[in-house]
Amino acid sequence: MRIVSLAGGIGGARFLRGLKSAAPDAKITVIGNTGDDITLFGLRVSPDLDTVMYTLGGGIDEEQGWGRAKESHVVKEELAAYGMQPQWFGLGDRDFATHIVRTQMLGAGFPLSQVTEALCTRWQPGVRLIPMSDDRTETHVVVSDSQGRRAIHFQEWWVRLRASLPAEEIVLVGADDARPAPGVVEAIQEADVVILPPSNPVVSIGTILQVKGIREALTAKTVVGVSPIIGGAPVRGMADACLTAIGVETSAQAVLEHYGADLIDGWLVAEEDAGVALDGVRVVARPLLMSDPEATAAIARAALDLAGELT
Ligand code: FO1
Repeated sequence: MRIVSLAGGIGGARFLRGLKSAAPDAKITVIGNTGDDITLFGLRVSPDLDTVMYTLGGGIDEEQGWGRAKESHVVKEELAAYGMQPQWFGLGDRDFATHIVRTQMLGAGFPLSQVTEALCTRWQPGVRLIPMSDDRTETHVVVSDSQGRRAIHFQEWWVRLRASLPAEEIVLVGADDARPAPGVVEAIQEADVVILPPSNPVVSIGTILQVKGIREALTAKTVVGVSPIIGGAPVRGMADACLTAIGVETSAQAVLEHYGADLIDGWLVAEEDAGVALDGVRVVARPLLMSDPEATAAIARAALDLAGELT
């Protein structure tokens, strides 16, 4: 069976681990979000691609959900000793190697999709990981404070400010010119089923859907989504701050309506959200907490079962 999944960071990566164990013989293609990408100290960092690669490849810091296990921060400390900014983004020594390889290959003219393929040769994530686009995109957030109204990088809003300043606008810079990376549309067209993990619907799934041609390709397929909101609150991360920024209520119903029935055919919700309904969408309520690998695999299996009923 050929599965395509759109994924963002921590939640998406953890769900994919469950999907792999729920469908061990499936060929899984992951379309990764690159809106979180940022250049730091001259190095290109792709947080969501790395989180999927490390999580599925066995290198992730499990408790943090991002970055490498057994990490050290000597380079970060040395950079700080030189007064280099920013110091609010925790880049570890092992993680730096990934960004050096990526930056060197990008500098040599390789597209991000080939860089990602090369990095995955080491990590063997067990899925094909393709960035949503080889064209540069970045999510920026418009905020206002004593310095006035300005756009800052998503990572600064997310990591330094912890979303403490309301996001007046969330913009995917570069979206107008970004095209799907090679293989993205073909993978969707050839898929037997498409699964949307409980990633952030605005800055992870939402950004991928803004790349021209991806949403159109998906509407022709059977798509089953897993609600990222349980009982009116996100399980982790700050999906609520992002949803508020785009005027969407933080609920499984509102997120489903935001995605739309033209995109979503099946929607998994938590039992406390069993009342969710939308014409043209099959809604199934079940436990959605990815509390451990078995629970996550069960959610993934339920998504695949629902997709099976719909095709
Ligand atoms: N998240 C944090 O909350 N603090 C950090 O210092 C941080 C550093 C970091 C470094 C590399 C990387 O791949 C991810 C990192 N993240 C950090 C997570 C990242 O900001 C988010 O996971 C995604 O960008 C949002 O999904």
